[in-house]
Amino acid sequence: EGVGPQEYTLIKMKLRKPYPSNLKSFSDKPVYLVAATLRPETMYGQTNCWVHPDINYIAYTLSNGDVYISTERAARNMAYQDFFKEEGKIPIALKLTGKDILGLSLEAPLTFNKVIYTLPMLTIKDNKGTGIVTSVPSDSPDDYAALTDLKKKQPLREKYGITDEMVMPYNPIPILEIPDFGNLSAVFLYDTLKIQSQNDTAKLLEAKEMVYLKGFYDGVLLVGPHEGKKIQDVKKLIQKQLINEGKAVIYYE
Ligand code: A2H
Repeated sequence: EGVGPQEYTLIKMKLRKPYPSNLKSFSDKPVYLVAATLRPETMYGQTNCWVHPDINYIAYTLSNGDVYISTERAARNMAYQDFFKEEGKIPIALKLTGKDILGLSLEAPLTFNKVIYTLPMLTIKDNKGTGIVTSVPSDSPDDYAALTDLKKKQPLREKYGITDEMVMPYNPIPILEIPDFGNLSAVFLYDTLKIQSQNDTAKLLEAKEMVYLKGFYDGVLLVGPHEGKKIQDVKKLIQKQLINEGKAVIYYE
């Protein structure tokens, strides 16, 4: 870990109506699962949202009336970043576990998929970000490995009540080109390093390191208004655009 706080972009993934019965009490309010990312420029390629089935989450109300869902730890950090009416005080509305929010139908910014679902990822840490992760399997080896696990393993889908429609139609989308790795870098590295599952920690770490720096310095966007531009030149622009449109917020920890 570096010195000083890390800045994340929180991507607001909007719960679609009708809300499920355990979230019905919010039916007059916009509810968002919020995912911490370092890669806002990859949001064109979102295919699903990850939650950990056994982590605890909370739903809480922001000063603007929005409802967010994340870990309590993330909300505690937000309490000192002007998210709530009263500084330091989290307006908790509901306690949840990951299992309670699996299979939700969401709308996420920029992605080509109109609807995406919350799916289980067993390697999510409860002490980083919001405990909710947005999935970009074209460019994140962790995301591609976890999505491939769900596609390959019917019992895994069944265990968590995930239907085939929530998983099978979703494939990595080519959104950026990295020299030598092609336009689906995570898939290329998964195959090249012969990664077996989301628990293949050492190889996934290697893949992540390979893709991150090279993607930042040599990656070129293939889609959207900044098509053809280098990632390092558009990362901040895309982050700003998302924030201006109310689809993301900045969060530090
Ligand atoms: B990244 P860092 Cl395309 N547990 O977003 C596990 N992973 C988490 C997490 C948690 N609690 N919170 C955030 N993350 C993931 C996009 C992405 C990410 C791409 C490529 C690489 C990548 C789409 N998923 O991360 O330890 C989130 O996934 C590579 C590390 O602060 C977030 O950015 O560096 C990143 O890890 C933050 O991890």
